[in-house]
Amino acid sequence: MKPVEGNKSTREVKVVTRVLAVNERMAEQNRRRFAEKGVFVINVMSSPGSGKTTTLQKTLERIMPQIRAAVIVGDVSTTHDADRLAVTGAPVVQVNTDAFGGDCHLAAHVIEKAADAIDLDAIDLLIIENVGNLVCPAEFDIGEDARVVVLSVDKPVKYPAMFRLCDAALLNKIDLLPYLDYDKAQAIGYIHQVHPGMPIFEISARSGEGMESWIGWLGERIGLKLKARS
Ligand SMILES: Nc1nc2c(ncn2[C@@H]2O[C@H](COP(=O)(O)OP(=O)(O)OP(=O)(O)O)[C@@H](O)[C@H]2O)c(=O)[nH]1
Ligand SMILES: [Mg+2]
Repeated sequence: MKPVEGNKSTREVKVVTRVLAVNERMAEQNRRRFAEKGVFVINVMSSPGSGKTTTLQKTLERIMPQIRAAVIVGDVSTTHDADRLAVTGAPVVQVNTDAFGGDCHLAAHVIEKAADAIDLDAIDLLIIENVGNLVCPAEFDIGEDARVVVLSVDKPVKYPAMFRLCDAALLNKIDLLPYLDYDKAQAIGYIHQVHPGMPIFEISARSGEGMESWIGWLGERIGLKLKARS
């Protein structure tokens, strides 16, 4: 029995590798398309409820109309987040993954389709709010220029791939620190253990505290891409 089990598990690993290879090619295609259009793409990830939509709402309020932005938002179901983000005036496309099996992440081919609904000539920045999950989205390149993770507490060491693969971390809900038994220094220590030197922005999407540094970093990254293009 044992050798059979071994073969079976080898076959399963090959399937996963192939899926990821196909995704990788699609992501490169997206990346070329976004580069041709001069659009900076940011992939925002976190576990459910860490504050992605609230942070993006507050970010859009501050950067628009100077930066022309659009959003693709991924959820298993509902248009609740798209409705919240559309209030900012940005064009928003909601992807519901329950239409194709309830995926816990956005894959490159999904972004390709969603981007068809956006006028890429009319924007500088495409924000992608990924499905709330700290595991699967880290595995899938979608053709983005930067990845950001919004976090709380001990997540960095429990889900290291996400923190290793992201370019910056947003430590959100700092307005709650006085009421929580939360060791912020330890959280930051965990992040740097997994990803030495990772920029960490301490923010409250609710009160707006700390948003300037995060938006400064984002603006710099968008500027670098536009400069490289001109
Ligand atoms: N106190 C406080 N609450 C916040 C903050 N940011 C978000 N929240 C609240 O946290 C809850 C979840 O916020 P969302 O922005 O919907 O989180 P999300 O990551 O988009 O959630 P999913 O899309 O479901 O994964 C909401 O009730 C927000 O009002 C913050 O900075 N401080
Ligand atoms: Mg959300």
